[in-house]
Amino acid sequence: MKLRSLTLHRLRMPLVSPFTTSFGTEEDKYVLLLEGSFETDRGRITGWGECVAMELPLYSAEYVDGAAEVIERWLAPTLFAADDLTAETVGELLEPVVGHPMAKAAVEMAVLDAQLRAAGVSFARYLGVTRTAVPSGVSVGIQSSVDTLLEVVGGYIDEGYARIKLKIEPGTDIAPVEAVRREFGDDLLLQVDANAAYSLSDAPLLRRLDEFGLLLIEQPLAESDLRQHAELAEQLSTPICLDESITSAQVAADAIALGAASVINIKPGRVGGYLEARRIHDLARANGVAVWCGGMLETGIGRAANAALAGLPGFTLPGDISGSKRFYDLDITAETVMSDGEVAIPEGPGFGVEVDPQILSRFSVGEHTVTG
Ligand code: OSB
Ligand code: MG
Repeated sequence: MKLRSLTLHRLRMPLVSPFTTSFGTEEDKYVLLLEGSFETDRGRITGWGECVAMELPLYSAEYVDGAAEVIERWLAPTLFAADDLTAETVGELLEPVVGHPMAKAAVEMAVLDAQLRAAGVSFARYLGVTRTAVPSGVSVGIQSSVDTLLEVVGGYIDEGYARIKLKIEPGTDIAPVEAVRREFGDDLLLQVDANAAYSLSDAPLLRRLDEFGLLLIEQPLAESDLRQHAELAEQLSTPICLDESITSAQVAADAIALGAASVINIKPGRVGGYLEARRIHDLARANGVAVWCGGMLETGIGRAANAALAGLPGFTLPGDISGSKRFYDLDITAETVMSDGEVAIPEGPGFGVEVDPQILSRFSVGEHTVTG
C-alpha cells in the first residue's frame, strides 16, 4: 500500500457525566482521529486510527496537540516515503523517533484498518480470535460522596456490567471500597485503580485493602517505580496490576521478571500499537501473568479494535470495554452495545465500524490534511 493523504480530525465529545480520577476531571473528551487514504491493490481505501492521548499530559507524557504535531511532522513523512506500507512494518519504520507510543499507535491503526479492509479481513480474524464477544467491565470515577458512589455502582450492576473498577486516591480509598463491598456483596468482581497516586510509604494503608477480596490494585505507584511496585507486592496480598508503567513489551518483560506485576492492563495506544499489544499478551501468557484490555474513553473505532484484541486467550479478566453509552450519548460510529455483561467483537473488515461523517462534523473542532 501507499499512503496518499492523512487527515487529522480533532473532536470535542461531551461526556454523559464528568469523569474524575486521581489526576483530574474530564467533562468532555478531546479526541484525535486519523483518516488515512491509501492506494491499494483494490483501489483507494480509507483506514481510521484513534489516538488515545489525553488533552493534558497528566496520565502520560503525551497529549493530543503534541501527538498531532509528532504525527504530522515526524511520523507521516516516513509513511509517505514508504512504497510498500504494511501494518507490520510501521513499528520498525517509526523506530528512529524516540517515544511517542500513542502517536505511533494511531498511525499504525490507520494502516492496519486499511490493509484489512483491502483484504476483506476482520481484525479479529487477523488476530486469530475465535470468541465472538468479550466480558465488559466499567471504570467508575471518583464520586463526591459514598452515597453517590453506591448509586452509580448500583446502576452499572443493574445494567449488567461484569466487573466494577473504582478509581481511588489518597483519602478516597478504604471507605468507598468497604461501602461497595458491604452493599453489593463478596461475589461482585471488584478492583481499584490509583493512577499512580500513592508512594511506597503508603504500604500500610494499601494493606488495608487486602481484606476486601479485590481482583487487583492497578498502578498504585508512579510510572517509573518498577522496583518499588515489586517491593509493594511483597507487602500486599492484593495482586498488583500495572497500567501506566507498561509502555512496551520490554518494560513488560522487566516488570514480570522483577515481580512488579502479577497482572497487566494492556492499552494498545500506551504501548505503541495493537501489534506490540499482542506481543505483550503473548509474553504475559507465556509467563502465567493475566492480562486485560484497558480503555481510554475511546470512540467506537478504538472500542471496536479493543474488543477484538480482548478476544485473545490470555485476556482472562474483564476489560474496561464498556458500552459506548457509559461515556457518550452519541458516538461517531454505531453504538457499542453492552448486553448481558458482554460487548460483541465486530465482524466486518478492518475494525468493522463505520464513521458517520455527519456526527464527525458535529463534534469537529479542527481538521487538517497532509499529503506526501
Ligand atoms: O487508568 O485506566 C485508566 C481513563 C483515562 C485514563 C486512564 C484510565 C482511564 C479509565 C477509563 O480507567 C477506562 C475506559 O475507557 O473505560
Ligand atoms: Mg489505569
